Amino acid sequence: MKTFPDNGIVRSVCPFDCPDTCGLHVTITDGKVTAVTGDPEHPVTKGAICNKVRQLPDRVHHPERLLTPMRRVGPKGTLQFEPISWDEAYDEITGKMRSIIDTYGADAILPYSFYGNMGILNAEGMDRRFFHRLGASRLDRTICNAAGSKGYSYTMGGSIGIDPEETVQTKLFLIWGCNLVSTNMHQTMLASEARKNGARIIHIDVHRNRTSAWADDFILIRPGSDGALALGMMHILIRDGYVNEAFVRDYTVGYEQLAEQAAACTPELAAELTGVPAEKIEELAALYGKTTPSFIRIGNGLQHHDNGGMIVRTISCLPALTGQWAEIGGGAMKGNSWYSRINNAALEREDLLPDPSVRTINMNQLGDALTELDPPVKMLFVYNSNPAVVAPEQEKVRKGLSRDDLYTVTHDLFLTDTCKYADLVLPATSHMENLDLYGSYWHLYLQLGKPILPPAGQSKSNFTLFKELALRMGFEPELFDLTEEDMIREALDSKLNPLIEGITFEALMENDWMKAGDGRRYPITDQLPTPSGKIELYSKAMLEAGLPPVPTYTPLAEPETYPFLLTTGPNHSYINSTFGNIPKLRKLEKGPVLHMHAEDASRLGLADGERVLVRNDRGEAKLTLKLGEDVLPGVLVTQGLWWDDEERGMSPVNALTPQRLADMGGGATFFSNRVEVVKLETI
Ligand SMILES: Nc1nc2c(c(=O)[nH]1)N[C@H]1C(S)=C(S)[C@@H](COP(=O)(O)OP(=O)(O)OC[C@H]3O[C@@H](n4cnc5c(=O)[nH]c(N)nc54)[C@H](O)[C@@H]3O)O[C@H]1N2
Ligand SMILES: Nc1nc2c(c(=O)[nH]1)N[C@H]1C(S)=C(S)[C@@H](COP(=O)(O)OP(=O)(O)OC[C@H]3O[C@@H](n4cnc5c(=O)[nH]c(N)nc54)[C@H](O)[C@@H]3O)O[C@H]1N2
Ligand code: SF4
Ligand SMILES: [Mo]
Repeated sequence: MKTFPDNGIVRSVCPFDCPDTCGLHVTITDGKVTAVTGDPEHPVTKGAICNKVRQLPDRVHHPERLLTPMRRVGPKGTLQFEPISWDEAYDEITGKMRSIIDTYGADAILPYSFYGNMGILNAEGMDRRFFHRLGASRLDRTICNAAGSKGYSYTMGGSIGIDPEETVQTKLFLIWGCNLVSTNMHQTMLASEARKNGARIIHIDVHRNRTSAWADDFILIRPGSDGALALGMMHILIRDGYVNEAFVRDYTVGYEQLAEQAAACTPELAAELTGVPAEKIEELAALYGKTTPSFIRIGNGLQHHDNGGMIVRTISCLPALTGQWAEIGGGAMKGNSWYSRINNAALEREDLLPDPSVRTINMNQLGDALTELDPPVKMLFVYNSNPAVVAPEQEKVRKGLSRDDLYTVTHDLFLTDTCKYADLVLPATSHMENLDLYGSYWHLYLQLGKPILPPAGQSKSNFTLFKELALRMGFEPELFDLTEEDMIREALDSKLNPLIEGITFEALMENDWMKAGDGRRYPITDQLPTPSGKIELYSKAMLEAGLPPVPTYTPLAEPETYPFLLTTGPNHSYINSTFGNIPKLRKLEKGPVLHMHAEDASRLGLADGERVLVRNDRGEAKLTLKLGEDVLPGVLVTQGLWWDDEERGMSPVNALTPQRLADMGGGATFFSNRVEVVKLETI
């Protein structure tokens, strides 16, 4: 039997959906986690961690952790459950699956998952293999970064940016649509180090937030208009001779077409579209033109818009114009998952699909999928995600989840708002109870997380759950009766990615982390996986996909029937909806607020601190006003994905957000909402 330390400090990895993927030190006292701190030896995160994860003892040993499977015994949504055994739970699930497959076909079953746990085995391992073998409907996992990653890939060929460790040498940082201080704190640490050597940090955002306060300069911009700012900058760079002609000639395609497009976007036009004064655009472009090395950190904020793919595509062309990719510490990054990518094909076994043309459902359209799809979804299996809170057009999602003829299984550590609608709730282990492999979408290290606690109660990892379900469905033992170690070995097969050559299970057991590419600098300019092998300022692939082949400004989609444009990003103290049930963190966040420009408020007769109703055709949310000049007039910002709170009235921001898809990758449009705001007492 596995024995766990009763006392001592052990290593772990942070499993949450955050770019930093920190090395952790976990203090265990009498078999309980009593402290979580940073691992000072970690090469990038160097002993620092965020305040959220310092509260992990409260999450892992939370009094409300789910400890047994439970079956619904009252109407959906009423939280009436009775504990059952795993045997009963498995019998019920396999019985339901078999009868649904017999009556409706396997595509009436839909898995719904995201990265509540980023461990590769638990997020995209045994689960994917199980649902492929079952022949279930496929889920297009587009809720986070799909549009931007696609847009960036059209230029660069994949999620390939510079190694963040290089950015200590950077002289100019553009933090663009990224709330770095809250969402990627170790990039902040590296930039602060660079600042000691004279670097300047500029934040470009629709909201003056923690990151703006930390940066040296702040540019407040209209939501969804950043493509025009980037084109305006290109206009100036070309006009004023800042283009690195040798770099452009050797490493890019399509410069002439891009230059033609940029010529049309004068600083005056860019100013009109973005709300950024033309002088400020001139100043920014000149600074960008003059400073080497410069680095653009492209956030997820930009790409949660209707035109998000094109915005990221446009910004990603900027570093090529001034030849930044050739400089250490120069270039851009949207995400870096390309470097440490594992052999997903071997792990997920898409080839097991009985019918490869089985339907695919975009996770951003879960509301429609559960209420309108024909033939209907009859079974929903949710894990690593909380769609009742995080998915757009929440009323539709919850209407779907409330259907009596839908059988819903949820697997989580807690009774989330989604579990309220479940027929069967299954208890999940925390990452401290699992062996798993972790990549990062920011730094370049693969890390092994070892189990340091026994499973809480009867909880099971996603890996164990789907393995046991597969065996009970009678699936091939050679494909499913595997250990975590077996699957990690499959994942580390470097056939498809030579950069992970030499990173083996044994080596990771010994070293805990290893860097993709063996620490050598990857020559971005020489080996790009674009169709031309070069940086594509003009993209034939985009033309073929029905998109403008050169960077182009496109406006947001919703007609201006409602007066305000609302963006609804994550907050500082939670990770999406995770941590929303940790009292200390909830208290720090106080409550969901709505940032509004003071001029708008005085026009509407609204006061600071007042509770207001925000609404549109999709739904409504109650929020507390915070007035000032932190947003432009006509713009609203709220942060955080909050759990239902009956006492204070629910404030589900996703009641307002659309299921409409972005311009690329089937991405989400959480930030492109038109709304109106009314006093609560006047309703
Ligand atoms: N503390 C914390 N950290 C997190 C998370 C969390 O919930 N909390 N979530 C994790 C996840 S899953 C993700 S995807 C990342 C997301 O982290 P980021 O990449 O930072 O993305 P967001 O916070 O969604 O948005 C970034 C910024 O974009 C701004 N923004 C919105 N629209 C526009 C626009 O049109 N133009 C410009 N210039 N700015 C705009 C927002 O005001 C926000 O400040 O963070 C991860 N880390
Ligand atoms: N309005 C608006 N909506 C948004 C966003 C936004 O900015 N604005 N951001 C979007 C983005 S970028 C993202 S990534 C999504 C995130 O959406 P989700 O992926 O749903 O993220 P969480 O809300 O953190 O929910 C993760 C759930 O997984 C559970 N979990 C953790 N570990 C395990 C495990 O090992 N096994 C199982 N079975 N469960 C586990 C957690 O307890 C938690 O309930 O939200 C999106 N929704
Ligand atoms: S949430 Fe992010 S910053 Fe916090 S410990 Fe985890 S990886 Fe590090
Ligand atoms: Mo995300």
